[in-house]
Amino acid sequence: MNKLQTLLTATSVVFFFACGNQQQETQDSAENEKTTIEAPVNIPFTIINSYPHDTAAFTQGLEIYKGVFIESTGLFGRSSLRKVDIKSGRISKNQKMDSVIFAEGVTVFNDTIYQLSWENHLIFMYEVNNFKSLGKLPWSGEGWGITHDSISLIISEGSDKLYFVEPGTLKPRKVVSVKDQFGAVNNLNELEYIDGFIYANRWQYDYIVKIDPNSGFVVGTINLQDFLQRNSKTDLGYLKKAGSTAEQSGAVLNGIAYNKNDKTIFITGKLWPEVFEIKLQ
Ligand SMILES: [Ca+2]
Repeated sequence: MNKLQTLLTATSVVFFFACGNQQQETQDSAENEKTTIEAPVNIPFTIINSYPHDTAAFTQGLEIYKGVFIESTGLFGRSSLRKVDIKSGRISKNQKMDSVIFAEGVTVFNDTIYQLSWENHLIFMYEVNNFKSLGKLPWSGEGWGITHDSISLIISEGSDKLYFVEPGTLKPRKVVSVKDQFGAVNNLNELEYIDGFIYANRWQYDYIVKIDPNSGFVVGTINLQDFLQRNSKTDLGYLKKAGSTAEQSGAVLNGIAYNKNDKTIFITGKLWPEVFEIKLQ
């Protein structure tokens, strides 16, 4: 081995170790990253009751205001804003939207209803008592789900992001990226703020995630796999009219509303025949 070969070999060894160390550091950093987010806990629950739900309602948003549901339904030509009696399912007010609007989530903040639209880039506002229009605000992204904490509206757009904005102006306050131990948790849809956490449906997933609004970490899941099939009192044959399975007709889990008085949660889905009242354990 001549001098040059020796030098090259020594350099290669240093280079090899350097790469090895770098690789090890990358692995360590990935391990640390992974271990900082613990797997979410499974949240057990009991079913308290079930109530009738309009099977023509493509539910996009659900919230309780003064003992009644405020519900937003989607699809072009079928979008609406409703007041619905919880126990009977009777629709006491049904305001239809313009047929070019595809309505999405809904929430009530300081007696003002905020109703999202999907790709219309508008958020509609109404007086909660009579649904009188209070105007609309531009929204640059898609609108999927909406809820609020004590100061901000919280909006999802189908990604892993939650946008905290000022009510009335939509001025941005912060954006939280939602993740679990495997990475970004996307498809965030209808939302509900409950006791300091955000509960979210994920589009086309049979569970609800419980999110820490500060870290964005998913800390718990409510598993609702095959929930409708297992618990419905109704013949579900109608779901097959629009497709061969409930999923093809779009009848996925969507809709979370918190009943503060009894600390129960109402859950439903698009075109579902029932709203279920559950209590987390
Ligand atoms: Ca909700």
